Amino acid sequence: MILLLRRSGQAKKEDDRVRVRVFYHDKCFDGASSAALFSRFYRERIRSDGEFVFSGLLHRAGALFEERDFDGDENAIVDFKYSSSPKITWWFDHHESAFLSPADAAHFEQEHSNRKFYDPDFKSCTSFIAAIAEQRFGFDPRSVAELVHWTDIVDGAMYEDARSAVEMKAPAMKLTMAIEASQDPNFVKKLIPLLAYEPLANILEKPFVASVLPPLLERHRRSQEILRKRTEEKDGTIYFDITDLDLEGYNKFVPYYLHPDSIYSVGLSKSSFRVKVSVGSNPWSKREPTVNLAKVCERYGGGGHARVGAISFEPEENEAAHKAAHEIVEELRASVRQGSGTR
Ligand SMILES: [Mn+2]
Repeated sequence: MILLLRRSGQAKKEDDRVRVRVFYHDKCFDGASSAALFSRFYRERIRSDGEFVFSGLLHRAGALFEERDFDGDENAIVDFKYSSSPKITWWFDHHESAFLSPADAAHFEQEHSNRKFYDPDFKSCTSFIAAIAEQRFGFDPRSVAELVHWTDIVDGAMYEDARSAVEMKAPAMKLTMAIEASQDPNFVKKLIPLLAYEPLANILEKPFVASVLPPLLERHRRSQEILRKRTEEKDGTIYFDITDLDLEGYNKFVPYYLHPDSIYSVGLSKSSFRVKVSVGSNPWSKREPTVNLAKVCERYGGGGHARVGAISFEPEENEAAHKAAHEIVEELRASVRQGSGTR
């Protein structure tokens, strides 16, 4: 009865479009691209009348989701952790640390909606969405081939060498820099509707993008000078602390560019809502990293991929963040000293 009343009530509305709220990993090229590709796929293969609202999610200490934010007719999460909320109707992720708890993992195991997908073997969540959309929903991915190609390169750190990762010549890399470093909360939301529809080089020429690039490139240049002074490598492991500077969103390959013989890096940075411990491995290292960094970060409440992870602390937990960073540096240095044997 209630259902019937609701239905007739809705029928009176002039705008009967379905409202799709898309939650995506914010300040991340793959996150923004995943939101873009998901919405194009949805429009072309699920419902053509979708009205999309985009909401960025960031890793932080404490609760990641607010149940009351799941207010769309459909609520999708892409490139971010699983939520067992019944309001979430779509989910795509490729992070090794995708579940906040064993209960969430078990909940996903019981999931048979054909709307929630997980595969940590994909380099990017965007290429994962493209594959699922094609295989299961008949989506034609040719029009988004450039985006899929570049999200795999950027999220999978598949640059030829550290120099090309730091030089940022390709349009996708300039967009990555803008997405990671922009302080404007609406910048990524303006970008998403373009990402799955226009060539990346065209997007760079849009005034709202073109205008932010020069100052961000200058900031990138300055960050390299700072990191040159602040990074210290010992036993194949780089450590740096830039929590006294406003540098979150720095290019994470700079430390490897400056220390080509390194295997790991552990960095501390700070923004208004978190102190972040970034733990990564050098994609161009001649010595194979043997420690699973997702597992290391999970021990401290963080997560990520085997080769790169992070932990977020509350802004006032500076001391705990430093302690964690120091412990991880010691652990990684010890593993390198023990010889890059198998593990
Ligand atoms: Mn991703």
